Amino acid sequence: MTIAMIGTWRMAETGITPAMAELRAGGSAGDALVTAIKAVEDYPYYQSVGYGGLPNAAGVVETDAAYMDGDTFRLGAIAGARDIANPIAVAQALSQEPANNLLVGTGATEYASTHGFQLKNMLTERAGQKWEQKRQELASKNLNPYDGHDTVGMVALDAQSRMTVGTSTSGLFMKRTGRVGDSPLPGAGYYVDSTIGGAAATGMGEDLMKASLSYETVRLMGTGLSASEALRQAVYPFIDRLTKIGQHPREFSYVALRQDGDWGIATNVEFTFAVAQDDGATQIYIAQPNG
Ligand code: SD4
Repeated sequence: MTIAMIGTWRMAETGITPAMAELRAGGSAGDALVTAIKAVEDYPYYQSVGYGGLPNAAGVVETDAAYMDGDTFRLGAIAGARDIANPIAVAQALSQEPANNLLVGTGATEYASTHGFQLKNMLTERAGQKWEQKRQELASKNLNPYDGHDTVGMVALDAQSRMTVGTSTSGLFMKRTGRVGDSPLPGAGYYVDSTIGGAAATGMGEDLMKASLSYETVRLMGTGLSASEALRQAVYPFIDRLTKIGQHPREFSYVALRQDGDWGIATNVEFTFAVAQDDGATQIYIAQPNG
């Protein structure tokens, strides 16, 4: 039996290492995924996820997150949510609800507070200072405001061949209040089917949500393709298509993990990611753009 996790960006390592210990001790893919993403959300120096995430144009941290169970297809997500200490934990709880699985804004915060989840102001002093600096720069120069964003997206496989996927992000730095990216959107930001595998995205949500490439990757893995080949066939033709029609694709990066432990990535920018399998240490890889 293989156990494995893959996650986007170097920050994923912070969560994957303790979560793999849980999986080795017989823990479930669901619990391990939440352990892993919570660790990233809690770390104040990751600027694009959870506590310490960079704020929106109004100076407020708004988070998007999702959780999906590949055995049941139950999924939960929050979007544009304020003051939720661990967005992934709330997304997991929402996946257990019979309805109301994706909550936005005040609805997400209200659910978190009435279901015993910790609320906190997610803006750190450091992130507030970056916001102030950026605000001044934007006022004096004609800059693209949206230059800071990353999502932690992870796929987990446990010893019972159960699989889960999750995402968590504070989205684009200086985004408009209420702006939502791909990370809470099933099919685009993430997808998992325990009989096949899972995939998750990071990059520019406005582009990533133009196609359901996480779903498409899982579907292609289900035809017998390796994770790398499925990603190659799902992701790069779409980027080419956007280029051909003059849509100037921005950042697209994906991770995928199959139910047999085979994994892969696709990216059109330099992309760092973390992978751990069985008894091995968490490995960090840097991939060059290929799209
Ligand atoms: C978003 N996809 O909100 C996220 C941000 C991200 O690398 O992943 N950036 O658009």
